[in-house]
Amino acid sequence: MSRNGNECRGMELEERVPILQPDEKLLKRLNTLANHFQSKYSIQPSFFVRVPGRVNLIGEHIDYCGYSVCPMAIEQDVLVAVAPSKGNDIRLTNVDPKYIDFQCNIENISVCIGDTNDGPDWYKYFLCGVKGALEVIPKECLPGGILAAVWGNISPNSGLSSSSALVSAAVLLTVHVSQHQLPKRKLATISANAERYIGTQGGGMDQAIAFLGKAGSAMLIEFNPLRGTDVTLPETAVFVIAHSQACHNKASTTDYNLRVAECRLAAQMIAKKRNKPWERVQRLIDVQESLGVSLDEMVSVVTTELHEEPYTMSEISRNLDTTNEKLKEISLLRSFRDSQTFKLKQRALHVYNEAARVVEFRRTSVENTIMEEEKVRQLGKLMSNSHASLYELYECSHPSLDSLVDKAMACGALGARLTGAGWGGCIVAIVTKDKVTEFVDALKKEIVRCGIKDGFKLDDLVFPTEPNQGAAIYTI
Ligand code: ADP
Ligand code: NG1
Ligand code: MG
Repeated sequence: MSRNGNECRGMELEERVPILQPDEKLLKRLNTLANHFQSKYSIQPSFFVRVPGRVNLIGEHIDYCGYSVCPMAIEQDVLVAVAPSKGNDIRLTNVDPKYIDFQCNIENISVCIGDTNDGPDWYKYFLCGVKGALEVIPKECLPGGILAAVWGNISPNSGLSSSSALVSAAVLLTVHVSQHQLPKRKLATISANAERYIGTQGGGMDQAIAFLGKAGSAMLIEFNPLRGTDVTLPETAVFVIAHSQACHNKASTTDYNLRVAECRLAAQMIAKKRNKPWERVQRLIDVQESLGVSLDEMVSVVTTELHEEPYTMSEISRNLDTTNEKLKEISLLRSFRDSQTFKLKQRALHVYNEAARVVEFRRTSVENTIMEEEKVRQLGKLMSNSHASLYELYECSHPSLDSLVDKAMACGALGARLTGAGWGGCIVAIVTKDKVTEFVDALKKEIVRCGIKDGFKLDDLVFPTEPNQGAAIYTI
């Protein structure tokens, strides 16, 4: 209920998040969650939200450069049971006891970061979402207190976007509890901005697919303006996710933001060298657009204009005719020390080639002159090339990911790559439908042979996946 008890509706006529009745399988999980909610708050939840994780099929580390990506929503999700409450408190509990209960005043949300080496406390992701939503909900609709119980089954810190499912769920439930309505694309944008409060300068892919995801097709996500177009995958292709048993919390290191900064600096250096106003350039797509050339031509531009050796901040400032201080301001480098070095050529080469692979992946998927089997082989090749580039040029892989990619190929995959930000987490492999069972069994055998770490279960380490539906609201 809103503070003044009114119903508040947005004006947009765009597609909204559906309000659905759960199927039998989901109902069982919602009942378990409702029981947990009831045991903590002594009332029944008023509604539930479900937000899925995602697997990115191709287009890694290019969303924040402005380029399109091709993810699909997965079956695994974050569920939240919600009820409005009197007073001004947000109360949070989690079915998984490793995530401790939390409570704070809704008017005094603090998401200060830098908690531990393992990353921010779990509830901060939730608070980011609430904070982001409160910024856009009209004053007269603002909620009082919120009671929430969370239950997720997306393997965390693994590149399947558990963080964005949690942030996006918090945005959605805050908007819904306020009886406000917003279209999916607006919710995705609010969630992408909200998650940046956690400290990572993400590009918006995860929150976009969390809301726009559709059962049955992957999606080409384009940015500025945000747009989702269905990508029908070949009938005979199946995507299998496998976990490397190495986890990495993105907000626990500066790795991710350093890559974002390197791409920005590469774009600015190229702009300057080609006599374009570099201060106005933020993303690699901006410089491509200002030069008016193709992705292939950008690869040549990078090869000519940037050198292999890492750049120092002073070298970049000198080239841009500015000072380190001004550069830090314009290029958002305040979190880096003056001694930080930046690999510009390698990162830009990855981005332009990966953007071209996304175009090719989509073209191949929808092409009907290519035989099905050949299609899957071509998609696999693009995925394997993507992994090689992430390993070599982007340096965001992990020995466990590389070895899992090798295992997947040896077990019969037609292509495999890390998915998500990397530095640990999952791979996605493409196999033909008739070989899935054989492939999953063989890969599981290999994993068992090499050893399963504490805390992992074999069945959660390898599983086929298919495109799932995006966020929804449920009542029971
Ligand atoms: P991912 O690749 O899964 O998005 P991130 O490093 O971005 O990984 O963030 C994952 C973080 O999200 C976890 O460390 C945890 O704080 C939070 N999180 C994920 N799933 C849950 C959950 N089910 N319950 C509570 N917090 C969760
Ligand atoms: P993960 O860490 O896998 O959720 C991150 C970013 C994406 C994108 C990928 C790399 C966030 C929330 N997500 O995904 O925007 O840049 O890395 O392609 O920052
Ligand atoms: Mg994440």
